[in-house]
Amino acid sequence: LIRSSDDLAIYGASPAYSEPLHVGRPNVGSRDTFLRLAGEMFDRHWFSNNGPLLQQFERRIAEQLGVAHCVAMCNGTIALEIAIRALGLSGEVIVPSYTFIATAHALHWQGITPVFADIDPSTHNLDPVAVQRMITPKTTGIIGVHLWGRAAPIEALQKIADEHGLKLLFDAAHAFGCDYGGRFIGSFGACEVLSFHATKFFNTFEGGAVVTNDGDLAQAVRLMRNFGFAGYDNVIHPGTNGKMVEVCAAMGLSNLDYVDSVIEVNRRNYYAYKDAISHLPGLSVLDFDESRRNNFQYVVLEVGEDCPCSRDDLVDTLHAENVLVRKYFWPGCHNMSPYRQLFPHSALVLPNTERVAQRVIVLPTGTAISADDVATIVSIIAQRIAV
Ligand code: T4K
Repeated sequence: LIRSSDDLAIYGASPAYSEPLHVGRPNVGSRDTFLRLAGEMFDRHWFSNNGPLLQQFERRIAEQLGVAHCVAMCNGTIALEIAIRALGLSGEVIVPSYTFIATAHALHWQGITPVFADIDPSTHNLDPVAVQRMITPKTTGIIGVHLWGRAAPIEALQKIADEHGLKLLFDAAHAFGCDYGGRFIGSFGACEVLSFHATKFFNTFEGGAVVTNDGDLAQAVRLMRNFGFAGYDNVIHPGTNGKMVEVCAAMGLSNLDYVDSVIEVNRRNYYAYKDAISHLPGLSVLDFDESRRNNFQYVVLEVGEDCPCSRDDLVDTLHAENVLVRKYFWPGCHNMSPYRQLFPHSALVLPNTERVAQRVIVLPTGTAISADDVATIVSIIAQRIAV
């Protein structure tokens, strides 16, 4: 534990950790299962293109989420692009700016303008009133993001979409294993998009999926994932290459049995952080609703105006100790250069996004982080704000 400010690396002491502690260190389920499945894959000489491990993986995900179709992909970004394309979106699509840049990029890469709407500062999710304000005759859809795994305002967004004839899909990259109203996230809107990137609490190295109850949409997505091939020499759709390879499906299958135990570790870390930080002035940890299933993948610390130390000073202090906390999703997509050019600043005011993006620090969690690590990290924060 760091017991005095003299022990802080920013004042010349040696760092608390000699090796970096990361946000998003991958969780690994059963190495033995993975190696067995990978061995069988080598024996079969079938590495990609709708192989048996992929098919098994898709069935398990669909079953687990209670959704009719899962189409697994090489990553969440391509899954988003294919979903956007398959839904026939064009013109303008409304998205939050307070999200990972991939949500906006997926639209941009499909020649669609992402129109950024502000968030509700208490949930960090899209504010339906702000969404309504951004609708124009060019709007064709809305992408809600279940940020930090907490459900976007699903009903309110669906109502707006229905009233204006818009397509609604969800970027559920953070929300695998989370639920809303007793239903797993995965079957809301026209479709939902998952990410299984290494940094997600459940990973397939890289990976993603489109999940939906709409059979026609699933079929279109499946075709687009594999160049539009409906059989040998028969292309019936324009498509791309979004396929998940067998070795990634093997990783997914070997991690699936460990989802609950990883969530348990995340929950333990989350409450340890939350309890300890609740005693510190000007700091709070974003709540999860215990009546819902959460994956506790992101521990989101908010640095209030009454905190004795700024967010950036805290980040610098932790980085000096080799605790590589992140400022997700600062400065907001609308402030990243590709989108700043699209929307000159005067044309787009997102006060809640800007305020939240300046307050947040995401702390390390997952199976690589022990209760002792949590105590050490909190002691660093406590000593820094005591200075
Ligand atoms: N929509 C949303 C809302 C998303 O958050 C994301 C991805 C997507 C869509 C797109 O899904 P994918 O196409 O990625 O499937 C990371 C992840 O790369 C990204 O998947 C994730 N969101 C985002 C929130 O975080 P970066 O740019 O922060 O990655 P990077 O390289 O800085 O790594 C993050 C941390 O993880 C570092 O501290 C290092 C550590 N790490 C990383 C890897 C890959 C490890 O310890 N081991 C590893 O193998 O985006």
